[in-house]
Amino acid sequence: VSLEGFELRVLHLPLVSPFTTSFGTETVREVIVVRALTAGGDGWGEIVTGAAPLYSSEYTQSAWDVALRFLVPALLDRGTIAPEAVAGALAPFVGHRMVKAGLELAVLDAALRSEGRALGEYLGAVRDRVPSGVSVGIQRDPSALVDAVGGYLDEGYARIKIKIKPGRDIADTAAVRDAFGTIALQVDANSAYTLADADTLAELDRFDLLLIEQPLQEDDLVDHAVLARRLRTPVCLDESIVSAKAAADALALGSASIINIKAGRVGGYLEAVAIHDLCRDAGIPVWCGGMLETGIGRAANAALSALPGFTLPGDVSASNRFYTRDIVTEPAVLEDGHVGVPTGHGLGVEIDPVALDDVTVARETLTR
Ligand code: OSB
Ligand code: MG
Repeated sequence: VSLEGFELRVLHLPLVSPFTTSFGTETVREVIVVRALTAGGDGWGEIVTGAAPLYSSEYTQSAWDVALRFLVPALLDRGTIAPEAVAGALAPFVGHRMVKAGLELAVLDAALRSEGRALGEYLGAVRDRVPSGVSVGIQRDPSALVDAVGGYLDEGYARIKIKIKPGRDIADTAAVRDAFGTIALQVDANSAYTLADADTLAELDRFDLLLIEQPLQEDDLVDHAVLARRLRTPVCLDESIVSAKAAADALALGSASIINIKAGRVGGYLEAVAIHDLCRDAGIPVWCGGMLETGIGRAANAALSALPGFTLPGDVSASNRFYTRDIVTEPAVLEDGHVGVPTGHGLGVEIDPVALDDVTVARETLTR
């Protein structure tokens, strides 16, 4: 595409209910949306950083600064660039993968819209809808958790993930298992434990969970391998998998038997496909994680989840699980436990300009 500029916006999207993980509680989703301005039309992307560096070292203001100071100027210097060349153009800058992913997606969307191609088809989707899982935050107590999970099951979600942390693990999981029997259930610790907690984590073995996600720290690949040998529950990595190289290392070490793929965390949808491909070759199941995406990232996640190696339901829930009003005109909906893969050009969703303006709290445009 022929680049003319990039517009970045910080959005504040109110959540329908507070979302609590082992690292904190959010009531408003602060997120950055990217608009690539090209000679052939606009493209949209999303930078999935949060307001504070709690899930990863990236956060809104670091993303905003590095994008405007370094990454956007590097792309604009190229003038014309193919989506497949974005990662290489940004590779000299260390880290900041969520920013790179958002910029790449905006360029990719612009390119696909101008070519009249759908993102799903471009990435290699083999399904027109994907089973939808839901990530349920830590609640006031186990009985409130059972109420929340019951509501999502009534809506038809195909898989439940509950967030856990030390002191809110065994009893919470037991309450959900006791209340709902053999539902597809998994837990996510978001790095809240250490190897010293192995005995507690082994107690989860009796609940027949699909997996335990990221029990230990981001850089604890060796400790995860030690823990994985102690547990019957499959260990899945999220935070640790920052690239295809990290995924290959984790598999070589035996740190995980399942991988959560998030395009933002790994630097883009093309790197996400590379991880999918290497896991598929290794016989490792993958699923698509979520970062409370707006309709932009949610559409792209549905497309990614439709690749053949995504054999477990992802955190690709309906837009109304988090938001009362999305910034796209066709927000993802839950139908028969599934979310549809958009078929329109590019992301296959259109921006609602009024809704977007209403949630915009900062805006900056750089042009060539
Ligand atoms: O660990 O998967 C995670 C949200 C923010 C940061 C990290 C995580 C999550 C979720 C929500 O679990 C997934 C979703 O978007 O539905
Ligand atoms: Mg996770």
